[in-house]
Amino acid sequence: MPSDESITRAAEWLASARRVLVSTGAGMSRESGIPTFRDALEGLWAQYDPQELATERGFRKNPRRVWSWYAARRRRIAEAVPHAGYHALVEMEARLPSLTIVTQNIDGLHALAGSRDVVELHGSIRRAKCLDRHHPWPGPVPDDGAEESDPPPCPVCGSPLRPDVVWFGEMLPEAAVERAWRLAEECDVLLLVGTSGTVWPAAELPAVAARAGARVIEVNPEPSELNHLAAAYLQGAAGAVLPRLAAALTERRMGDG
Ligand code: BV8
Repeated sequence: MPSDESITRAAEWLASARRVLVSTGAGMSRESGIPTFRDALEGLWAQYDPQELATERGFRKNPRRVWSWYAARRRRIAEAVPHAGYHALVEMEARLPSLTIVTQNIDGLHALAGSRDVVELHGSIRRAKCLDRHHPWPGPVPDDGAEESDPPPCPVCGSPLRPDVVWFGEMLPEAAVERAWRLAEECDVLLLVGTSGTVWPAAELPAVAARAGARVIEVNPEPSELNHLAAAYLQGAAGAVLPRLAAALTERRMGDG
């Protein structure tokens, strides 16, 4: 676990930052019971590779299998409760002049916890659209609760429904990319939490921030592939480290009067 000195130093960097960008990956949701991509797929899905399933080709090849995989993930996410690390980020947002979260996660837990400025780089499992024309599905994603089910047809054009997420080989949403890269160029601190730094172009953000003069702080039980960019490495779980960081920031802000 990180020393009190390293937490205090990181809190000082945050307290003196005009703009803070938080970049989160699947590790942020691990303590809320959602497995990371690194974690081996479980049960029915153990035999498949997420990078196969999370593609348009995989969906077209077997819509029922991919739709059911997302339905199973959606059910798990529906039970997930944001852990203390999420609430710590909400507290930091309230105490700092500017804090935005850019997430690779599709589970919506940051917004559920109360974070108000969240950029979803890879879309959301809580939304669906049709495969051929991207007509948005109005309202909650239909789920008949079966272990396996076929994707429902789009009510407008009849093509099968797919999750409104960015699959491998697909472009990221333009507006999200524009905003995320601009925030990375403008931030004074980038707090990197729970990502292995293996999926692009999201993995480029910390380098964009560091090149522009920002300090990168990594929070992860293991050093990620981006750890070399970190000015400080707070080794530990998000649910344990972020609340300590928020508490140190609060003490400091109160100390400033
Ligand atoms: C694209 C949604 C243009 C779906 C996801 C260079 C540039 C551009 C593209 C590429 C490139 N090189 C390769 C590519 C192609 C590809 C890519 O990156 N491939 C990788 C595998 C090499 N990128 C793309 O296809 C992207 N599209 O660039 O379009 C284009 C088009 C065609 C050809 C070329 C370019 C689209 C990528 C988005 C894919 N969609 N998600 C879904 O979820 O089903 S990606 C998905 O996997 C996640 O969203 C996330 O991004 C990624 C998993 O990474 P992490 O979040 O980091 O999680 P991971 O499990 O890896 O690690 C967990 C971490 O948590 C670990 O470090 C662990 O130590 C830590 N941890 C564990 N417990 C805790 C913890 N941390 C804190 N607390 C804890 N308790």
